[in-house]
Amino acid sequence: MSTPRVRAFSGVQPTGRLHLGNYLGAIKPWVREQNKRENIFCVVDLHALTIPEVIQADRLRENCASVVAAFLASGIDPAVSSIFIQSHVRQHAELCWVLNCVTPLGWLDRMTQFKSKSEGRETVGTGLLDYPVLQAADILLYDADIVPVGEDQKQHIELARDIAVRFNHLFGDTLKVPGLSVPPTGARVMGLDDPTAKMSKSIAEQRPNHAIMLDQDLGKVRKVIMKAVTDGGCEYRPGEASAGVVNLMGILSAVTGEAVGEIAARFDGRGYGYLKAEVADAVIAELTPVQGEYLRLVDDRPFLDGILRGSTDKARGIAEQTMSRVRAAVGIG
Ligand code: AQP
Repeated sequence: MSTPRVRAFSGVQPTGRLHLGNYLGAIKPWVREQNKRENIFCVVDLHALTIPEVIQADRLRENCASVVAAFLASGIDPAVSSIFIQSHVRQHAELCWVLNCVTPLGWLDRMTQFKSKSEGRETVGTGLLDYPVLQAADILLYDADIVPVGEDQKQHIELARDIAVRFNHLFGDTLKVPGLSVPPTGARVMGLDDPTAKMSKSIAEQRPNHAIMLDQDLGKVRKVIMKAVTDGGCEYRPGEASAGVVNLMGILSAVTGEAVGEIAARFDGRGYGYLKAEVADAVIAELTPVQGEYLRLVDDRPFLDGILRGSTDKARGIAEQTMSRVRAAVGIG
């Protein structure tokens, strides 16, 4: 008898064009692993609504198409991986509400993403606080075995597990408790202009030297990497590496597969300019074919819609089975 395949669920917010952090932290590891398991990849537009300033209706729809095109261009194969838009499967919002009612408030205001994203805002939407509960609903709807996300999302996945355990404790064994999966190279990619902050789409909107965008002009890519913040010195000394240097070596390692220790040994005593030039060459070589495919696909809406249609039906089928169990367990519907 064949063993059932491990099911992986993961999502990306359509809050803007994708960057190198999304690619190296999430999409590249997904592509590498996709043939080993069943994959469900979701463009989480309901999550994107938690960032009101980057969202307008036309732009949100465009961003969704752009994420789907970026998935395909990066090598996500729709023959083995489902790709759909979160709001097209209504059960996400329904399960989120039920889970809200079992999630203690204290679990949410401890989340570091909530703290960093609410910082400095005059008003903070409830959706931002509730973001990890919707994320838990996304994961639990599909009985996911693993959730391959970047290292930055680990705390949210742990919360989703806690919510599932609590729900099962209250209502009987209903939800599958997912495992945690942080891919080995899915390290956090930091901002090139500020290596203490994670590379992020919303910061990239305001600061042109913060991130490398997947569809960025390749000449600009080189310029941004050559300007990356390192430290006051000009050459690498092992044991004294600043956050910026560690970040550049991490990027090089994630792109080429060479271990960070080996990269560090190669650059011992060499100027940062050499490191930056090598990072720029590697990133440009990686992005060149992805960009070509992305530009070919992004405006072909009928093709993208066709890809989404088949996956959405499949996702709805799985999600409805889980929601039926949940409704029966809590007594609604
Ligand atoms: N800097 C990063 N390094 C490594 N992985 C990252 N991811 C995001 N940023 C980095 C991973 O990419 C996947 C999709 O992320 P997302 O867009 O859904 O959410 P996010 O983490 O909120 O991404 P951004 O870029 O920071 O967007 P904004 O600024 O709009 O909130 C996830 O697997 C994530 O781990």
